[in-house]
Amino acid sequence: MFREDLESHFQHKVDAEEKIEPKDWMPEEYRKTLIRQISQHAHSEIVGMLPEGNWITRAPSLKRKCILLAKIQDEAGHGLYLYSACETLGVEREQLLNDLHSGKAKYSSIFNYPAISWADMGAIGWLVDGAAIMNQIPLCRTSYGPYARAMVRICKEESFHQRQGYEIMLTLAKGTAIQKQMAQDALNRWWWPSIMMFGPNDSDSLHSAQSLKWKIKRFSNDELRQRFIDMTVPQAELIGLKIPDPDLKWNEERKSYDFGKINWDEFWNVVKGNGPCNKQRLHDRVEAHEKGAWVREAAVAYAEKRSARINSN
Ligand code: FAQ
Repeated sequence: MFREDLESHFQHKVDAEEKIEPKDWMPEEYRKTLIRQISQHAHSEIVGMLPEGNWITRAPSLKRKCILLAKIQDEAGHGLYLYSACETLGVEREQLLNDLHSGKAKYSSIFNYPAISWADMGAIGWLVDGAAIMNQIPLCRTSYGPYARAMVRICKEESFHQRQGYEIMLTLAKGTAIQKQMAQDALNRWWWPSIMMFGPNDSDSLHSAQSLKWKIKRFSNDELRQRFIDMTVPQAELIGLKIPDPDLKWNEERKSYDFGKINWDEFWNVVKGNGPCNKQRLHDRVEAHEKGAWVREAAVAYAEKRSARINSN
């Protein structure tokens, strides 16, 4: 087949909502876009374990500790499904990790903010996982089969994460005045970074138009951001917390909330590596990887020993 025929057959499949599978022909740019997005997503899950990991030893009760531990382990699992999905596109996991550790690869801006109080565990679950689900549920219908299938399970777990975060906020908001203040303070600090998670405005989004055509993305950054705000404002009201945006106002005509200006300078500064915790997160990630070398070596040695035993039988 000629290249034009291959491309038109590919687009036809995408338009017909058929999944593209690893061995199918795909445009090189489609493959590269997927590797970029899926690996950034995987890195986000893994780096995203760090702000919460700091609170495992300081959780206020055994029950809270078990829940937090389970949530963080889920994030590790999400990273692994996503690295595996990415590997089906012909890239090695080692390469992806090298790019993360050298600072070449991006991960979500949100994980470069500090988690300074227990209420931040509530805010991360409620807002960060809430934003993540809003973005990720449509990805269950993304055009690349392995990514779409990985997202189904990830979304089920993220929805539990969002509820556990909201429940922490609810408990604090119903608690003493100081506890309620802790919850409000966490909301004040995490609100705008969560809104930024959806990426630049559509007018400044480099990849959206092509990714929407290929059905890698199903909705634009601004559409998902608006949905998230519309979903979250009533949740804040229900537990008596105030969204830190004086311009937030219900727009009856649009049946949506109008909201204030996003500080894009702050966003790009964080994305470029100059956020409050970028250097620490990268340092901790590299250190965790180096300290885990013996586990990887042991796993490889065991696999070799096992296959040698099977082959000798
Ligand atoms: N942070 O043209 P677009 C989670 C970059 S998982 C950093 O609009 P695109 C779970 C973008 O890469 C959270 N960089 O890009 C959890 C591009 O740069 P490049 C992660 C960002 O790809 C919860 C440039 O800006 N979720 O939270 C960000 O079409 C709690 C231009 O942007 C995913 O990755 C950002 N926020 O749309 C874990 C979901 N936004 O690559 C632990 C999958 C944009 O050209 C605890 N990804 N950039 O150098 C996506 O849906 C998309 O990739 C977007 C960005 C929507 C994030």
